[in-house]
Amino acid sequence: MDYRPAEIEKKWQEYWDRTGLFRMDPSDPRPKFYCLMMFPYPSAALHVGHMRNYVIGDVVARYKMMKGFNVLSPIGWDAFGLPAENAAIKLNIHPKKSTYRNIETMKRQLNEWGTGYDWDREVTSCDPGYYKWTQWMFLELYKRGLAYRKKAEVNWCPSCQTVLANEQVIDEKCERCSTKVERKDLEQWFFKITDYADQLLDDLDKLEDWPERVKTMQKNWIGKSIGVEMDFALEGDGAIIKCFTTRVDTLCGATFMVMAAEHPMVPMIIDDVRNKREMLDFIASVKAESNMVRSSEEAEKRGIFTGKYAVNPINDEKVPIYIANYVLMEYGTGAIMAVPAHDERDFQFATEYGIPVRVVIQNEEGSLDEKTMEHAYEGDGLLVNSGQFNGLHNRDAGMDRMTDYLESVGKGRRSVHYRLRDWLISRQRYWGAPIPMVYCDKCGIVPVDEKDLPVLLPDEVDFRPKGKSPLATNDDFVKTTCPKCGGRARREADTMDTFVCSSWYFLRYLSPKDDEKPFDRKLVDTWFPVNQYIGGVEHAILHLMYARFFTKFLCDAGHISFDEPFADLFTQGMICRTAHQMKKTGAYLSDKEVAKIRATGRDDEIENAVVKMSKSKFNVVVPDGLIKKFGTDIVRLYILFIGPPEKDAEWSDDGVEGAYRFIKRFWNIVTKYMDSIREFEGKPLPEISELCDEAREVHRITNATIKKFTTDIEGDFHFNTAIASAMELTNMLYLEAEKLVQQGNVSQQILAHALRTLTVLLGPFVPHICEELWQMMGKDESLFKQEWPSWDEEALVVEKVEIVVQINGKVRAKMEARLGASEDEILAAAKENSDVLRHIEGKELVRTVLVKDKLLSIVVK
Ligand code: ANZ
Ligand code: ZN
Repeated sequence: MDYRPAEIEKKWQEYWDRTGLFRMDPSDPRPKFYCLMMFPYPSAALHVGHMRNYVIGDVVARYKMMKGFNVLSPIGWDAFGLPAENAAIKLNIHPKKSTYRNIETMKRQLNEWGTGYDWDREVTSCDPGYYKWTQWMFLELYKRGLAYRKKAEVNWCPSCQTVLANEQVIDEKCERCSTKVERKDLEQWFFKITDYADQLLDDLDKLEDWPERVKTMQKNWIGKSIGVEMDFALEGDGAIIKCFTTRVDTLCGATFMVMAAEHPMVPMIIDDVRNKREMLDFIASVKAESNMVRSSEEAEKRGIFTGKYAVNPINDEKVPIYIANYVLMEYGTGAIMAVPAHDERDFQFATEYGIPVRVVIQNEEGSLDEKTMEHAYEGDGLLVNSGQFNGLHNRDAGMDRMTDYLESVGKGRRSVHYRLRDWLISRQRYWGAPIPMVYCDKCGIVPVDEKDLPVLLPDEVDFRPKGKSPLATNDDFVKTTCPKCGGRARREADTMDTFVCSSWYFLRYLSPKDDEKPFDRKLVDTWFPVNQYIGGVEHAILHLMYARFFTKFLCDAGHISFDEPFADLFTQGMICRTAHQMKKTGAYLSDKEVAKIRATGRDDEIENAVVKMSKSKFNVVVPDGLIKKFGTDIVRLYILFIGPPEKDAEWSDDGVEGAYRFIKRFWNIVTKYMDSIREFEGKPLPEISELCDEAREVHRITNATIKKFTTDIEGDFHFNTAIASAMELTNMLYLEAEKLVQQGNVSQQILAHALRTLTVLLGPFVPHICEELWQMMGKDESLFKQEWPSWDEEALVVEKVEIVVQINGKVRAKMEARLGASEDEILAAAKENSDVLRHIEGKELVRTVLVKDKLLSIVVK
């Protein structure tokens, strides 16, 4: 019987759809399992990188079904956003049209992959039925003071006359036209995520099943710093400049102060200086640098002396005030006390500008000396040069006593700062959910009434960039009446960041069509937290942070009763390709990448440079062609076998051929013994003691494979090693099958059991072929309604016996072997035994005889 994937796969996809295998029934009494995939952005077509993601999710969903859970596996579309809008501008297709067209393509792909979803629960974030509730979320946040408006900087391209998202700014230039990007202040909407900074940080500890590295990224993003805010007085004037430090213990070592170029007191401080022009130019040049460059360790530290001094609150010493690029206004207070002896950035700056260095923490050897230091000493020790605080340990006593002192004289206070900023959600873009706010000359800012939602996004809008939000150019949209006084008013013309849409979609899946409310409280309370969330690590910070924030806010607002959305998170690695492979398919490295590698002097590496798969690099593999050629199951198997799923992996078309060979072997052996499998169906297995040696060994490996599959899936999704064990079992069955059949019923039943088990275990991985074989075995219910097999511990036991090895009639060694081991197996082990080797090395092997489980006799000459 030939293996015909094209027929089989279509047939089973239709069957799963028709029978509703993935349709979740809320009244099903079995325990729930919510398996959530990050919903895709509907870009052109999915590539094998996406396929990895969705196939991993599918394996989990099918496995959990077989483990007896009521599985929810939904999917939807993160459909608003820039790429669709940019394509629209470039190709002149309406973003709605291209988005829905892409959704069709991707839906077809997902179906072809056999990845099962409850399509009745599909959500599309650009659908008014969905974004109505995104707008509702905005209003809820606004009601609670968590949405507010303030002026904020945007990236502005003077040539395109448009606001750019950060990711559209490359090296300070516009992505599209390479014009230098300017910054411009606009009134914009923010969500007050900073109110939740502590909760978002502290609750990370509850997320035991999240990858450590994701939690670390979130922790760093929140960036909580505990320190002291100190008052430095401007000399002469007395105006207070506040400085935030985490190292108050080094206060006596401050030899200068640095202010950010954007600090609001800077204009006052430099108002009367002689070289004001020079200073303004310097300030402008710093402002043009991006924060990322300014805060990097390596970047050159540039500064300028203001001619003014500040007074150190602990010892009344005068320190010069500088403006420098490495201090940012967005952090702390935007001004720092600089301690070159104990802070490396300050040290570099002081060295460059000839500013004195003063050690205030001595190391254990007492060897620190300003005159010989080449780097800042950032370690601990006893305080020196610190007046009344000398001799204290810097960390505990030093910090506490100095802070107490500053507080007692009213010149400092304990203070906490966060790196986390409020979330700017306004986008001066067309393809997003309109912000449901209205501006009235009489009443000011007024929220749209909940009953008037959704504020519909009009189709007829000229979305080409022209210096203001596209919606602002549409009078029908902008002109409205005030919800409060009924007078003339204007609508907000900005749209929401798409991350807002994706911050709550997982709640909507439980009642996707509900027109009365965003989600069904009873259902979400039972179905949350999500048991398994699966997606790309690129969302480790923003998306996951925003989704957690929304969940916490909804919980506080009394809409749900849980405050973390995702109990377990899995982030899969990327699929890459080498340049060599790309050449074969006509793809290539970008000039920039080639230059980077050349700079290392290793041209040969250009060939092998591993390049992440992405559309912009022309190196994506869209799986459609491979699926046509080999079938979905084979591509799925290859992708799952490519390596541990959390790691990056290298794509190889040859690997797909390997998967093909295995699947064929699997098909051939199961179909060959199909009659035996059917014959023994439902009959209890023989006792282990009844089994002859070969059957016992096959049975042992079968059970070991069940164990391997179960623990590999339950563990860290190590599907690749599970598949490897299935390959081993298959190889063994090829070797033993005929023997087992000839040995009679008991052994034949063990073979049948092994083949049937193999089919069940591979089910979640290659579901189509396994359903087909399952049906051929005489089943009329889906394989995925079948219970996942458990292994028999007793069958796993390897009984050991002692074997005596004789060489030319003399006993030369004793060794341990598995009960029932074959002559080949024991001879192989004997050849590794040094006592045996000594007597046979260099000689010709004439004959061997095995007395089973007792003695191996070897004759050599
Ligand atoms: C004096 C000092 C001495 C500092 C020392 C460090 C080491 P974290 O831990 O990341 O919160 N800082 C404060 N505000 C800054 C700003 N706006 N731009 C750049 N740097 C700023 O860092 C806190 C430390 O970063 C603060 O403590 C301050 O330098 C610097 F041996 O003050 B420290
Ligand atoms: Zn009004």
